[in-house]
Amino acid sequence: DVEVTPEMVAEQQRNRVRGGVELAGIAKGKNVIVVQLESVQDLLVNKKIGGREITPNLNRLAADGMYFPNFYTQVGKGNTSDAEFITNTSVYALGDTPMTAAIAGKEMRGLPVILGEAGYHTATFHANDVSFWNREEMYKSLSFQEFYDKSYFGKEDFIAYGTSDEIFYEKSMVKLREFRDEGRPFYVNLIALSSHFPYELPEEKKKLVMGLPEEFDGSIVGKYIQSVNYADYALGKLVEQLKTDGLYEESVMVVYGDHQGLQTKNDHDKELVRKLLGREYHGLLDHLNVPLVLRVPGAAGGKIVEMTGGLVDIYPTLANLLGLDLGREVVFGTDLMNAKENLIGVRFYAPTGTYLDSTYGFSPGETRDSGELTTIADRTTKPAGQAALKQLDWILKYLSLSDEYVNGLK
Ligand code: GP9
Repeated sequence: DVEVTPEMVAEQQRNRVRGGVELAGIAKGKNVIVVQLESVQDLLVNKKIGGREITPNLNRLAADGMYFPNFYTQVGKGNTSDAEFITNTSVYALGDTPMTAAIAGKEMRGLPVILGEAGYHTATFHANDVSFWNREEMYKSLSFQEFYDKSYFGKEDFIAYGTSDEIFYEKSMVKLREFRDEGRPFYVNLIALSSHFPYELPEEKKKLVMGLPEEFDGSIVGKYIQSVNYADYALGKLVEQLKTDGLYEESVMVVYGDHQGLQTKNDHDKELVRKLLGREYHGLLDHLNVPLVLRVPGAAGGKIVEMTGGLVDIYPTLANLLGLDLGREVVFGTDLMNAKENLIGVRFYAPTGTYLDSTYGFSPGETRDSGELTTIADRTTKPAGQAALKQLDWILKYLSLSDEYVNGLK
């Protein structure tokens, strides 16, 4: 057995936040636009169906920026709101408690705080009522200067829980222009919503989305694809608008999927997924794999960063690009642009002890020694050996340190 001491973990953390070299500070002073896409999994990115791309706009943004194909969700019970929490703090979600509840009434440093201190206008946008998931408390704890919710966006063009992504982005743009005119940089979170389960698009939206081969018609898999295709359509309009307003070259864009969304209700659905992928769907590597795209003005486009990462890594990765010093901040993630190796934990939607490193996904078994390793590159599985169990000890220690930090907040 490997004994992992708190000192070893602290040292590893210091190494992680020391800051990279590649692209360090390249986006200093730029606006930061974070777009969180509801239920969007990576398996639809750069994928065609019936000869048409499912996410043409995200693909185009990736071609103009950096694409992280081995990126994973780490949300717990708080789903979408947990993704917002992890992205803004680089701290793990507790799992069985939504983080909006866990940090209510407490104060927490993270992106809104350090960008606020750097002179940014900070705000977060979501079309549902802010009371959903107790978000109002979380936004206060994270020190967002402003939030815009249903009372700003209204109910026009309603899909799922709020106004359509198209109207959401249009009305968000009104604020972004106002922020720009203040003459200081802004940091915004745009939490999109239209691609929420049960993936029912209103009739008038269906003309905007792709037609599907007949066999997908009416299935939950087909509806999911069309819903994501619509979310991508709206994202494309946002990007166009940012270009028209001159904000595209003045802003770092971060776009990612918050959590899993694909459902298979029967064998027919499973068969459709098999056809889409050309192989079996993997319950860990496909189910938790969400896309991450970063678009940074001045950085070469078309870069594919293979390093494995998770939501917890967004903040340190951004911090390096923005030239922010994290030396005195508590973060549990890694700068993915500069990491030589990474190790992330997943729990709640996978058994505690599940982890991914740059080569393997580990799923715990019944006993400590009976876990399985699946190679990320080719999906081959083998029993875990001593090296894999050492990684398990590391990640369990790391998660408990993260929990200790959250539970100790005031
Ligand atoms: C609603 C939305 C719900 O505001 O965030 O998303 P969920 O957490 O259910 O995915």
